[in-house]
Amino acid sequence: MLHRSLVGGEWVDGDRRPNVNPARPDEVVSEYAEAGPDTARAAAEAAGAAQPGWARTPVAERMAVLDRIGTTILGRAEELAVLLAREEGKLLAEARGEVVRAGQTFRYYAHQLLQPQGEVYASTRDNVHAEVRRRPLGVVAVITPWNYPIAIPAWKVAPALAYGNAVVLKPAELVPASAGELAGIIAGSGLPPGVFNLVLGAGRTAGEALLTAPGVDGVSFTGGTGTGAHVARQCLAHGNKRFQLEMGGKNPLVVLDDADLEVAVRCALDGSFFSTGQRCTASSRLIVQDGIHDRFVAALADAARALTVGDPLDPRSQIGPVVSPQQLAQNLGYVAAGTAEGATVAAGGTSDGQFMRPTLLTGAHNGMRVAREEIFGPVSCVIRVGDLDEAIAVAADTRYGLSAGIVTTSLAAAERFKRDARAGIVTVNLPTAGTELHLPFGGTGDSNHGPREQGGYARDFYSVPVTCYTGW
Ligand code: TXE
Repeated sequence: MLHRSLVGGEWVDGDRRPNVNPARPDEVVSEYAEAGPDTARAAAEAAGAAQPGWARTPVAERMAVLDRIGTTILGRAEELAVLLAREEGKLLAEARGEVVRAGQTFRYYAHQLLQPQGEVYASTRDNVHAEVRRRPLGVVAVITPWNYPIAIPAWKVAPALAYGNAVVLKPAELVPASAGELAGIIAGSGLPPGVFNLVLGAGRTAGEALLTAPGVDGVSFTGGTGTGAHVARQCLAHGNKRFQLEMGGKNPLVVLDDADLEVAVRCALDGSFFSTGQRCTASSRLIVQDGIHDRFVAALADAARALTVGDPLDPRSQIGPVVSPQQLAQNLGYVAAGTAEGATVAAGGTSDGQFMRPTLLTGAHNGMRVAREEIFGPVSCVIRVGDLDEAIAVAADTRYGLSAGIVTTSLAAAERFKRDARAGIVTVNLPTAGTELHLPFGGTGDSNHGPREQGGYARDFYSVPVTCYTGW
């Protein structure tokens, strides 16, 4: 299987690169033709040429295209899920959920086009009509990470197309096959050539060319916080492009003394380790009150040790491999840093090939690197606190602010947490993530910059308000 870039409706060749299975590093899942900066610039130009025609395409036709894309994804869900599991290492069940979500996202935005698209105001002047209309942003570069290879492209590309923009998608280097298949589906949907383009290239070459291309009006990015800061600087320096950044997290899960222990362990286990901890919403700081601390740690360590780590296609597996040798080295480096700073390994801490055991570090505090920096692996640390006030303060003591959770049976504590937690997503007695596609997604602090993604909120990034006054 070979995937190529798509520019102005043409598939573009390049140097062949292998795409390997993280569960079996000697198995080549597919090949891709690597694109360089010239292909990226050509894609931006093709998008610029196609965008005005797409923006003027009647809503019914735009809806039909988006609906066809979503329906095709759903019809091919099993095949796409197996491919995703093989290239990224996600469990097949999780991959299925992700693909279905991607299909539903396209269908959701097809129907969003029937929602009100502007506002009418009373003018303070006689015989004047005042309204706010929306026009498309223009050409949008979509730069995505490897951890949700089809869902994140979908939740950016679908609203971008719906609101009349043209798109250049630059997926992460580790997951060209999911993006390549998505591009094939979009290309076969009846969308005019050039409205959607794909660039399979490296961030520092092809991605960089999109940040500096004069024809790109906006960049929607998800990835590491350092890369996001670079994207922001380049966007400002090269034509004052609009940008939207979804970045890292160091998400707290607070467990109070009154929590149901079983619920607390389930939330911590899922939030810390599922998806191999490779998600920006992972619960990587478990902030636990004194009275329940020892029982919680013992139960969670037992549960972590009982998890089956294995091949994503084996239905017995509960955790898949780490995505790459570099990511594994980073994870193990953090375990070493944690113990050097005084934390104790209560479970895991080791790996077998690219399979890392779910790792629980106890005796941590917010001064440690493992409690401050995003690890992006199956590693979580426990911080002991005395009461709810301290828990809220420790939870907020981070540069990030994506998701925050609490496990408690106290309504008052839950309400306080919802009010005071500094995060864009708050969960009560539920594991982190679990975001729903019609609700906004995003954070505060170094987790996010710009308008929220998903749901009706996505329109704020992909369209520009135009205030119109009409005299009569
Ligand atoms: O992310 P990058 P990577 C974190 C996580 C992980 C680390 C590195 O800690 O270990 O980031 O992962 C593109 N101009 N997260 O390397 O580098 C790149 O090609 C334009 C957290 O995958 O941020 C890819 O498409 N584009 C995160 C995308 O940016 C550039 C999810 C993300 O890559 C570029 C993933 C450049 N100069 C990783 N450099 C989360 N929290 O969701 C890179 N890219």
